[in-house]
Amino acid sequence: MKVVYSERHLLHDIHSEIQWGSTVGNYEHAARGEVIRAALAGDTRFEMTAPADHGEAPVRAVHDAGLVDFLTSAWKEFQTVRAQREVFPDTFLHSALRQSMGPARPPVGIVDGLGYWCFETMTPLVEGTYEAARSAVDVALTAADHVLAGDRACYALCRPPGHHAPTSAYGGYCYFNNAAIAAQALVAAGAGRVTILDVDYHHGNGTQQIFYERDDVQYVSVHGDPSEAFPYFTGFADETGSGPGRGSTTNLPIGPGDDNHYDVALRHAVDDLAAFKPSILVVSLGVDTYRLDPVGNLGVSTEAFAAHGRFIASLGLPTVIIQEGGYHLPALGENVSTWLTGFATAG
Ligand code: Q9C
Ligand code: ZN
Repeated sequence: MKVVYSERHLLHDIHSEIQWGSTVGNYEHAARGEVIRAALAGDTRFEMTAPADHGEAPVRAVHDAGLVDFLTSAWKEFQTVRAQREVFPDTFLHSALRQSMGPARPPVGIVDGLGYWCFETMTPLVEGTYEAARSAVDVALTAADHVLAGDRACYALCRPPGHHAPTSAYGGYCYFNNAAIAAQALVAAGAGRVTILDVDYHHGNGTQQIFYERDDVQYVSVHGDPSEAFPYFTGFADETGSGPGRGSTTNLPIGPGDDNHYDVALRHAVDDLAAFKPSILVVSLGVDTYRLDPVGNLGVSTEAFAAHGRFIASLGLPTVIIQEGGYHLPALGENVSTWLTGFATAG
């Protein structure tokens, strides 16, 4: 299986996040990408390849032009306010702030822009964020190209991740929605109906929002119950799509439990996926469902990741596999390589 990787992820060299008022080490740090790369590069079953530049158009096909423009220059502009390595908003455009007053005026500067485009306090901007985030998009699009060209599957080692970024905001360690941009590119290339199966511990609120009213892209997610897990306000079972997209979103929130507990939800996800009859599959692969992950509370074992990969491969669909979360560094590389090897060695 080809692995698409770019060392440009290292430019997104983040150190901190603000959790409930405490500044702590950011879980989504650059070592994640290197640990995964090292686990795959040492294995002859995987072939490391570089991404091709796809330009801005596929990003703008999914995201608001204002968000793209903002992220292009935000860090540099903020340096004129105050020289600072990592930049976070100090005020958010909370939905209640302008209740009964109509929508907010679009931002005019950098500090209002931060609160307008960002939705939480764990996703800093650093000098290389934009370049790394664009590179992650190229990694995802290149993996989609390989599958369009006939590869059964391809793995995109995306960093930063993407599934929390909706059309018009960034957050949840995500800037551009790599999986959604790849799925949209597949549709545009005439690949037919696309399903995005999101197995990250967190609900992919961004991906869900982008395709919520669409009937040509299905979104199916198994994730920690949003009553207690980020992003808290999306991912409940009664969110099933709207308008033409009614019925093409499936949410399966789950609480703590063992491999068997997880497998019940995954089987349900795959049943809904199969009923949609997609021609191609995009997997948002987060391994923060791992039993020792510091961010999640689920109980998935390393051995189970192999079974998950085999199970998804058994669907027989061309598959673009996109890296999302996973934060337990000692097992991160093995968990990803185990999932991919399970997929690659399935019948
Ligand atoms: N105090 C991904 O896995 N932090 N993003 C929640 C709550 C994690 C996770 C901590 C939120 C983002 C791609
Ligand atoms: Zn996650």
